[in-house]
Amino acid sequence: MDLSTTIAGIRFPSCFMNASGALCVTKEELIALGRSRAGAIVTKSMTVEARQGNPAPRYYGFPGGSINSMGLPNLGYKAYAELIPELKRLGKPVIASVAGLCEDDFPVIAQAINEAQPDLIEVNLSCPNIPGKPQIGYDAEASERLMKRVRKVITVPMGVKLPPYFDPAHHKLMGDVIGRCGVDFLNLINSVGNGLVVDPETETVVIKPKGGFGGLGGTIIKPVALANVRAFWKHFEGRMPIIGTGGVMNGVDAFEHLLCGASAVQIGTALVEEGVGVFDRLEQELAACLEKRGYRSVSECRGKLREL
Ligand code: RRO
Repeated sequence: MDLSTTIAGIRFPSCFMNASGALCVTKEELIALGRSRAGAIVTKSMTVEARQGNPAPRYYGFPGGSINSMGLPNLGYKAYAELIPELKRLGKPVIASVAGLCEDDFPVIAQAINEAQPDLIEVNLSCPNIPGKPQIGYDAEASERLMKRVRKVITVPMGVKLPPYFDPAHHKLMGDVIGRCGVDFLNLINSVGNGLVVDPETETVVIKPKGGFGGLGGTIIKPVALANVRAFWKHFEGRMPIIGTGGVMNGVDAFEHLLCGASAVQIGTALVEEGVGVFDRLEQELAACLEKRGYRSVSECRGKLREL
């Protein structure tokens, strides 16, 4: 079974990789991803300065999913720029995730990280967890300004990680914006922002930052993720490579993302809960699923969702 895939001309040995944020902050974590069955190494979203992030507890897993408010803990872009050559030697593509605390940070980081030549750069327009900072992806004008600025300094394939949208009008608005900005691939979706999980036993919230509000991941967000993959796949008539992220806990979940139009899938909650061994399991499960259904590769089933 061929589980390899290609995004913006870059070949990935497997269509499974970590979602930015999941076990990818430190050098040790990134090297462990390189040595695992993951098809790529995706870095934590980086800021100008190193950050400790929000106070703990800041991640909570529950049967249907997870909630997090990490607050962008990362080593700062200079540390990742230095690490990238070493990570590239592990034999799979490196995706650098670029963030920022204000608009002007993004081009500074993008330019420096581009010089380190990761295989691709993902621009995170959708962190929901910085107190007082709204998600850029919910402001179409700010998103367009920012994408055009970073595009000017990025020479490798450039993608954007978007928040979920919940109305076709917003898919169209953002699709049109993205079409004007030279974007090479999309990553859909970031966590569903500002959910609230309650523990009725203790009568408390389950994470400390922002009064318990945080980004939702895992099984509960899968239909939202699939809808966004499908909506943007259709908007771009199948010509925009899409990484599907959200609710992939098993091989069948991954298959659903591929049917909707994803070329690869990223793993957040399941990776945090299970560790890098999750990639072995997901490969076996997706291979069995495709085999049973008569598909020989990821590319054969991509976008093949049937409507009634
Ligand atoms: O660090 C985080 O709190 C975080 C980020 Br930057 C993001 O993009 N998505 C998320 O769920 N958490």
